[in-house]
Amino acid sequence: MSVLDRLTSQQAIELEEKHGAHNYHPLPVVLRKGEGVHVWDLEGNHYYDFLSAYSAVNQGHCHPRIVYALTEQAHKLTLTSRAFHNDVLGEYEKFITNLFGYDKVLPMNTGVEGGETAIKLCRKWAYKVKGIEQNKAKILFAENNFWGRTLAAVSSSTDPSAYSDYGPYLPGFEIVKYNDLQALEKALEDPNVAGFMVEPIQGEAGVVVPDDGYLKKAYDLCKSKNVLFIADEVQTGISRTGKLYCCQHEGVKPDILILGKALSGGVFPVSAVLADDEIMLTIKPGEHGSTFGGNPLACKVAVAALEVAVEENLADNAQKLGEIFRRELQDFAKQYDIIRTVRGKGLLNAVVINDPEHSNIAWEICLRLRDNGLLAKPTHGNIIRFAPPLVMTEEELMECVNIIKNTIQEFQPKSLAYEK
Ligand code: IF1
Repeated sequence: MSVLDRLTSQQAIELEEKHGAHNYHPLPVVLRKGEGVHVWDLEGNHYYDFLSAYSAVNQGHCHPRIVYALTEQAHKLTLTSRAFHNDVLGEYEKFITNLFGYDKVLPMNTGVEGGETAIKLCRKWAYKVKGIEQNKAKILFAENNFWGRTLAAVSSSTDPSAYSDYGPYLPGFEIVKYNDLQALEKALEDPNVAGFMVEPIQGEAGVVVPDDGYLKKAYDLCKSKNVLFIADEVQTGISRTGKLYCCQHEGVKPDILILGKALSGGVFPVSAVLADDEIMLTIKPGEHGSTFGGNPLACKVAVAALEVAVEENLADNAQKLGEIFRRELQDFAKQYDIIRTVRGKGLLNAVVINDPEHSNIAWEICLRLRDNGLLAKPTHGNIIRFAPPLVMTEEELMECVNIIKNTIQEFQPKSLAYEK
């Protein structure tokens, strides 16, 4: 029996503390098994997963069809690099470009590599097609954006915890207020602006949903100035918000679409950047890539993950269950003012906790949710994100809604409770 079989949760946490970098502050729970919407810790305690690895496990933990795709391919060929062709990449590229309606895809691995690739494509297009002077191209980002941890990503960040002590920063990035069309219109007056990269819903910022129509109007403003509209759908894509990707809610087809996370169902790092030829072919052979980008394992896994999302109607389920979730929690919030607001789209939702004393109530609530069999985690102090796998049933959702209500109720200051 291996040492891992005898490990307790406390021992596992101590090993990480002693031997691992301290670049995270996880909720104190040690998971060893996942299946669908369920996860179990080392002591065999069961939890409903309401984070889905930040929307990477939309298809549910260890989806059998995706795991089979991984294991079957793993016995054949795992990696060739792009020095040679492989027999899976072309099929995958045809599948994903047809599904999303683009001429071409550039396969990468992590979401942030997708963002980096989109920025490089935008700059190439700026110089080769739009005709902006070399090294003068600017890309606009929304305030409170989050698209990863690389130096380019933190160079566009407005969050000091993301960028502090990582300078000097990449130039050519400008910030506009999110959900503010006037701010965008003003920034677009600069003829050197080549692109606007934006999340259709800001995930890390706390599931910030823009006004209806914002994405379409932002897209139209960009088109009026020959500026690329780049949608970061790493977290909102793959059925999470009730459509195959979130921009579809407003009929927007981004010039560059970035996918990641659930593109693999959480089984393998897979990301993809989709664009039409005018943009995609500005990058010539040898001008961009990665060792693992487009590897056979990733391609097989991504096809299976997308087939599951489409064939199991995960977007419709997310739409239906998300409406139930928000209705239930918004009704509950009317009785308990510990909840400031409930917001989201599909099964990407958040509950904003009233915490005027900044006493980290949200963290305490998440610890109690864990004790009550549900895993969620706060973002930015008082915002709890609730994003279960999209394979959840209505019955399971209602069980979880009751766990959430009963748990939050424990934290409602008695003096403030009031009738409807
Ligand atoms: C961590 C946050 C979420 C993303 C969007 C690109 C990326 C992400 C919209 C980069 C990644 C992850 C990063 C992960 C936790 C998680 C996260 F809390 F960090 F901010 F989801 F909100 N675009 N988000 O959300 O994708 O390179 O990570 O594959 O850093 O702990 P990646």
